[in-house]
Amino acid sequence: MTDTSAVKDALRRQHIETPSWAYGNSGTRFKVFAQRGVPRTPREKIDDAAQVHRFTGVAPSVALHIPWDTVDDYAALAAYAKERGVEVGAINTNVFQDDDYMLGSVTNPDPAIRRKALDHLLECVDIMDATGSRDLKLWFSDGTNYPGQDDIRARQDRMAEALAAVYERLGDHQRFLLEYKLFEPAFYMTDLPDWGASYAHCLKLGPKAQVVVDTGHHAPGTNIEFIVAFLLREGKLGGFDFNSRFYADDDLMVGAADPFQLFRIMYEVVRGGGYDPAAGVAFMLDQCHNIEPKIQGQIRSVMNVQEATAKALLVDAGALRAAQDSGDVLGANAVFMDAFNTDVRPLLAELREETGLHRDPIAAYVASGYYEKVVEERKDGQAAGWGA
Ligand code: LRH
Ligand code: MN
Ligand code: MN
Repeated sequence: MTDTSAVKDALRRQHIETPSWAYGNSGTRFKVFAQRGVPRTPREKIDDAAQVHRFTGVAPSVALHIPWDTVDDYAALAAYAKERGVEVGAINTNVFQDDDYMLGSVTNPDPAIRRKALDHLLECVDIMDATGSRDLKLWFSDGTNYPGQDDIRARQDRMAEALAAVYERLGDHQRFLLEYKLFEPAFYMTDLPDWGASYAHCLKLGPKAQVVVDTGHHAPGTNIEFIVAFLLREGKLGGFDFNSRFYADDDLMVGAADPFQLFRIMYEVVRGGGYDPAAGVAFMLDQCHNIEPKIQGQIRSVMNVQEATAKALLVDAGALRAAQDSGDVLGANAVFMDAFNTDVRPLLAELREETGLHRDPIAAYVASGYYEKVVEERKDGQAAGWGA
């Protein structure tokens, strides 16, 4: 039997970070469908993120992406977020949207371009100093499209050199989270294609270098929960970029494509001690809402993570261990599936009510009239978009 009050306590402490870019317009390379009421400034993105926290109670921080969220005064932006009831979370770097980066950023064969990319990464650490952020998220689109295009090994040397320079610059309470991705935009070879490559670079640098698992960045069929278990065991799991995918890096709502996979991942997090705040695992969303309403999409995503976490916490650890130890294959699987098949929605509704929230965050958000209000207020001016 699992103690439900302990499960509720654990769920009350949950912290899921939403990304500023989820609130802006986004699309595919074929079309960006502009939505009404979309934020025009970083402050307005923070306003929207604060709504997600207001109705779910478990999304108290928002990640920024630089230069999409460029402002003159980052300390003032962080103070503004606090006034709205949220904090600025991870600072995401962007060395993938400048013409200079056509052949790569930190692994570019041209030293001047490598320097420019590194300067951006270091500037993002300055921003962290101003916002009080703990995490710098590094993702590189670097790679090649054609065999022989550049020297794979030399590019690894350049990557190592840049990462070491960023590592050096980190303050005592700062760390970087190194993201990997199998492919796209590079189609032949990516400089950090998988967790092994990220892990090896992080291991060499030390404890302030951690791996981040973006759930949409693997080959189909990859056992992501194994990666999670492995990294946690090694003390190298820095966090997640949650989203879900049917085909490639779809960036759909987490838990939409494969709720069972999300449950299996959250089970390994719980099993490996990653749910304990001391483990330092950051639970972040990295999504785009191309055709659905954005704030509601974020609320739904937060709820999907909450549901998977509740189920993971409900796994009867004692019964599972007993079945595993006695070689009871089907018994162990049944214990696991019992938790996954539990309808945790009533438990979460009750938990919300106990914390003074509405049982149904989406209904409460819709009834609040926030959407109509911002559609009116944000009629004029340029809406922020993925890349703006
Ligand atoms: C790359 C990625 C990375 C970027 C974000 C916008 O695919 O996952 O985290 O910063 O998308
Ligand atoms: Mn990501
Ligand atoms: Mn991605």
